[in-house]
Amino acid sequence: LELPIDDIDNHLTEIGFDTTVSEIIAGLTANAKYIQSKYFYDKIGSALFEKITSLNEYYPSRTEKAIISQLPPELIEDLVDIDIIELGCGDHSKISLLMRRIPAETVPGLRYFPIDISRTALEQSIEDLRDLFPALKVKGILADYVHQMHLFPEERKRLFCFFGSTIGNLSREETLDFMQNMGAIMNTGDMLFVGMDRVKNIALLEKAYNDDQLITAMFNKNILRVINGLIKSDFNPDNFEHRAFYNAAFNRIEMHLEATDNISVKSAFIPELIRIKKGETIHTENSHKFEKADILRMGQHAGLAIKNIYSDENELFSLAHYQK
Ligand code: AVI
Repeated sequence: LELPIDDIDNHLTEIGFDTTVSEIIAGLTANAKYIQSKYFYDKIGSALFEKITSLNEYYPSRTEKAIISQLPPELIEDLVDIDIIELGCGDHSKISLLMRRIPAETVPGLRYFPIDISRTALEQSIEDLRDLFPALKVKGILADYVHQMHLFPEERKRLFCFFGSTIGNLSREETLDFMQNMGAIMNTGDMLFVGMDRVKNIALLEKAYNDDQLITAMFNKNILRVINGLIKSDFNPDNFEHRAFYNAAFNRIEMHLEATDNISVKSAFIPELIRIKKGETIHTENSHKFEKADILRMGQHAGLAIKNIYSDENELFSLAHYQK
């Protein structure tokens, strides 16, 4: 079996700049304005998100990490001669926790493929993992894992890891499509871990998105800076306030940016001004929370068996273990 060398394969060139610009402008000129949450993650946005993950109020990251550190030894022992494919590697802290539990003699037989749309995140992950686990074979794939599943390597048995409750940022429809597509591309024996934030006490949920240090507010407003760069616009983030609240009808936290004044914004790509009224909001993120029934239903929808649901004792967060 040919093993890849440590580097990055770039597949992002397949997604054009024109699509990005028209997608953003469509959102900003819609009746209910929105910006897709994937635009949060430029260099500054990714750094702010990393800060969020260590906030006291933001329980999901540390809870998921604790769950990974306590996965049953029998499960870890089974991870031999496989490819581990991580969808969205972020700061690689979760995969490192998993790797740390794998016996040193097993590591050379593994291959790790982080997939991310951020080159900096990939480069950082690869560099750090190389330092931490020199015997591990790593190859980054610069791609959109939701739409470019054909890029997943498929010579060996695979463990797909989708940590961080990132799945919660997809719409319900996208989630079902994602699960169905995963179920279709997985081979018998392949495994899928999905980290999912659970439905819980509303005050606790809302606090996680309204931290005292206002880091989440900065993260939310930073998206306007990112957009300014992409559509050459002149949004002033100071003209907006951070709003994050639980929408119980959809089991999700919604983040919005609320205009504090009547605002008009120029973009080099359209002749007319983008007008936003005082009090009007731009919807920037949905973060869905899951019931146990959702976790089961998603497996059924994908045609996958549910091997286990690992949770902390308060069921704040779960790691679902599916298998084909
Ligand atoms: C990346 N994602 C799972 C985070 C979430 O909780 O939905 C993003 C985030 N937004 C605000 N805080 C964190």
